[in-house]
Parts: sequence; structure tokens; C-alpha cells
Amino acid sequence: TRDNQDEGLVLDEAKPKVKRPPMYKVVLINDDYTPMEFVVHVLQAFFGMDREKATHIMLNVHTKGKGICGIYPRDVAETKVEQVNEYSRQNEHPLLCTLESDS
Ligand code: TYC
Repeated sequence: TRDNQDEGLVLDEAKPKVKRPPMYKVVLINDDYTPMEFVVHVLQAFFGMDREKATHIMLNVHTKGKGICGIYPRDVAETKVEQVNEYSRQNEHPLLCTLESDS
């Protein structure tokens, strides 16, 4: 406690730990078969992008081979990856979403 002469040295006063959680990039991989329109739809539906931003990201992935959809704590990132891959399979597209460690 603080009502002695040991202010700042007291053993039971742990310093507040406000460490940020490790973050993960959710990455979309290009392929030759998934329609561009489906990728744009996925980016809007699962990553909250407007149509303009989704189109920009999709074309970036199409050109560069892969691209970042968002950066999230592990649980959120894993859930996004699973949801996107499940949705793509349900719609019979080979679109692949993966995780990459960020920090
Ligand atoms: N390359 C695909 C096409 O030409 C479009 C595409 C973009 C597919 C991004 C996957 O992650 C992807 N139809």
C-alpha cells in the first residue's frame, strides 16, 4: 500500500500491464478461377470494406499474388480465415485466405 515511506518500491504494487495482443495479418491469395466479383463481395461482407476499397484490394491481390485484408488479434484473424474459406468452398470457388504473423 501507499501509506508508508516506500512509495514506488512496494512489492504488492504490480505495474499495470497494458501489453497489446500479438496481431495477425489476414491474407488473400490469388488464383486463376475465382471471379473478381466474388472476391469483391467477400471483402465487403467479411472485412467491412466499401465497394471501392474492396475492388482496389482485389485488383492488388490479382496483380501481386497476395494481399492483406486486415490485421487482427489471433482469435479474430483465425475466425475470419475459417469463415472466408468455408464460404468460398460453399460457393465452389478455390479462393484461399490465410494467416501471417504480424508482430
Ligand atoms: N485472378 C482472379 C481472376 O482473374 C481474381 C482473383 C483476385 C482471385 C483475387 C483471387 O484472391 C483473389 N478471376
